[in-house]
Amino acid sequence: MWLVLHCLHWSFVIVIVFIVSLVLLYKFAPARRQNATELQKPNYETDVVYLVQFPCSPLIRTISPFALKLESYLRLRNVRYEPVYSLQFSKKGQIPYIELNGEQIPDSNIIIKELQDRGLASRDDNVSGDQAAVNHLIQISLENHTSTAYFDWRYGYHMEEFFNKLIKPFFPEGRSMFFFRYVQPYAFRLKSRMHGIGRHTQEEVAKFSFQDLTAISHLLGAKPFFNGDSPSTIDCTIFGHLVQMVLLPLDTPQKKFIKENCKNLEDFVERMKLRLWPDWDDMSCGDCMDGKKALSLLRR
Ligand SMILES: N[C@@H](CCC(=O)N[C@@H](CS)C(=O)NCC(=O)O)C(=O)O
Repeated sequence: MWLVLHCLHWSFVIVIVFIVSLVLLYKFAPARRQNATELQKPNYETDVVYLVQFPCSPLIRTISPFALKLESYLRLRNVRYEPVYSLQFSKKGQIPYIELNGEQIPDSNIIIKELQDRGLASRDDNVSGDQAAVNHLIQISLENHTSTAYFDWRYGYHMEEFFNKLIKPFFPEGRSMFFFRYVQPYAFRLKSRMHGIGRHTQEEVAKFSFQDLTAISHLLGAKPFFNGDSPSTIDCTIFGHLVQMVLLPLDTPQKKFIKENCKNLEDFVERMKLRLWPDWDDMSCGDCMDGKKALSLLRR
C-alpha cells in the first residue's frame, strides 16, 4: 500500500514538473520575450487607444472578461479606440493591453487609471466614498475569486467543449492553440490548486462562486446599474464577468444558478448590451476582425 502511494506520489510529481516545464518554456521562450514589446499596431494614430485582445468568439464577444471590461469602459467614456486582434501577450504575459502613442500598457485596471490620469477618459462622478469602497471589493472578488471558480470549470474540466464552441470558430490553428487545448487543462488545475480554490471539490468551488453572485445580486437589487441610474466603471467590470457566465453557450453551474436565483443579474447583462453594445452580434462574429488583425496573428 505504502509503495503504491509512494509511486502515485512520484508519478504525480513527475507529471507536474513536466507540465510546469512546458508552461515555463512556452511562456519565457526567447522569441516570445523579444516579440512582447513589438507593436501590434505600428501605423498608429495619435491618442487613439489600440486595444490588443484575443480574436473574437461567438455569442460572448471575447473569452477574456478583462478585455470585455476594458472595451465596455472605452465605449462608456467615448474614448477613441480600435480593437487589435492578436495572440501576442504583453510584457507582463497577459491580454488585454493597450497601445497608445507607441507605448504598450498592460493590465485593464492600470490602463483605466492611466487613461484617466492622462485626461483621455473621465472618472466616475457621483460615486460616494462608501460606494467606491464597495466597488473596489466587488472588483477584487470577481477578478480573484469568482473568475477562478468559473475558469476552473471551463479550462480545467470542460476544455474540449469550450474549445470547440468558443475558440475553434475564429482563432487561427497552430502551436499555441494546441498548447491551449491540450496542456491548459492541466496547467489551469495546477494554477487553481496553487491559488487554493482547486483544493476543494468542483461542487464546493461552484458553491463559492454562488455566494459571490448572491452578494452581487443583493447589491444590485432593483437598481438599473450598480451605482444608480447610469453605468460607471464597476458596471463594466461586472458585465465582463457576467457575460462569461450568462451568455457562454455551455451549461455552466454559474449560468444555471444565475438563471434560477439572480434574475436581476441576467437583466443587467441585457441592459448593458443595449446601452453600450448595440452592435453586439456583429462584434461577436468573425467578420468584425477584418482589417484589424495584428501582423503577428496573420503570420501564424
Ligand atoms: N489583471 C489582468 C488580468 C488579465 C488576465 O488574466 N488575462 C488572461 C486572459 S483572460 C491572461 O492573459 N492569462 C494568461 C496568463 O495569466 O498567463 C487585467 O486586468 O488585465
